[in-house]
Amino acid sequence: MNGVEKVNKYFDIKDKRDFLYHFGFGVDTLDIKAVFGDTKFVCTGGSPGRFKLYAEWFAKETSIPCSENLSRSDRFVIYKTGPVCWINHGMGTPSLSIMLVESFKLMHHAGVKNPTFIRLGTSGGVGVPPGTVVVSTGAMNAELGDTYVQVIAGKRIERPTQLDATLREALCAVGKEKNIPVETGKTMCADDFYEGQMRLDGYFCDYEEEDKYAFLRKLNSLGVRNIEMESTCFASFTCRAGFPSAIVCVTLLNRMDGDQVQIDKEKYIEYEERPFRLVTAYIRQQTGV
Ligand code: R2B
Ligand code: URA
Repeated sequence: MNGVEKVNKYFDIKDKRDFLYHFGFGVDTLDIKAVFGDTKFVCTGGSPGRFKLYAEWFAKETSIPCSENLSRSDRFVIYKTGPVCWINHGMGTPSLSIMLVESFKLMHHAGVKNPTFIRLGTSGGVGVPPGTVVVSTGAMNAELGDTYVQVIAGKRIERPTQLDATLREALCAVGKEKNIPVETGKTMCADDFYEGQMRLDGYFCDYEEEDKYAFLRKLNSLGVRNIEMESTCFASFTCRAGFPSAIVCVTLLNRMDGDQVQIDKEKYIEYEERPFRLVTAYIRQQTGV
């Protein structure tokens, strides 16, 4: 993969006792290698409750025991089922970036060489029916560029948002096999849920309804099939680390038809199960668990 960066030279000094602040443990307080050393996949997504549920579903399906919540902070939850870690990342790129950096350090301390990172999320569809699982071909920022923008030392830095094509194709093939409605397309990463996604149901709105539809049509014509809030950072960080990664998000609504996410509980569970079923089938195929 292009642009793989070495681990930070300041961090990789053996006598430093690294503490993963938002996970609430460090090399001095946990035998990280013993607990995480056999990890092959890190599955992540926004909600702590959903990730607990995914870990429990995976454990039930594979008859592998599910760990307790291994996080010692209330920022993120971490569950482990054999070769798979389930860690939530909260909402938006700032929260995700913290979780990813600490997960990469976690994998480093555990001696895991090439973990695969998969984001299983929710999103708003752009011209696709609700319940569609979009496997992202790339991530687009809020200014419609294919980069993740970071501001470091007062300077704007743009980084590529490349995802692994082989992994994407394998996931799509599993989706087809399992009869899960899968589409590929670009994912737009917005910086907020309301105005940044051109919703008409926020508290503020200084644009018109026709502006919203013109924007969504423009996104669709650029190949965007869904909108969420983490894809650029996720793609960029995993790419820099050289870890294969994929983004698999179910659409909760078609934004061409509305803005409110108002689906009954049963439908919601059915939709949130789809990325899980797809990714689990792929992981089982790869690991034989
Ligand atoms: C999808 O859903 C969340 C907002 O409701 C956000 O984390 C995202 O990317
Ligand atoms: N998550 C988003 O960011 N947008 C939506 O429309 C639905 C879920």
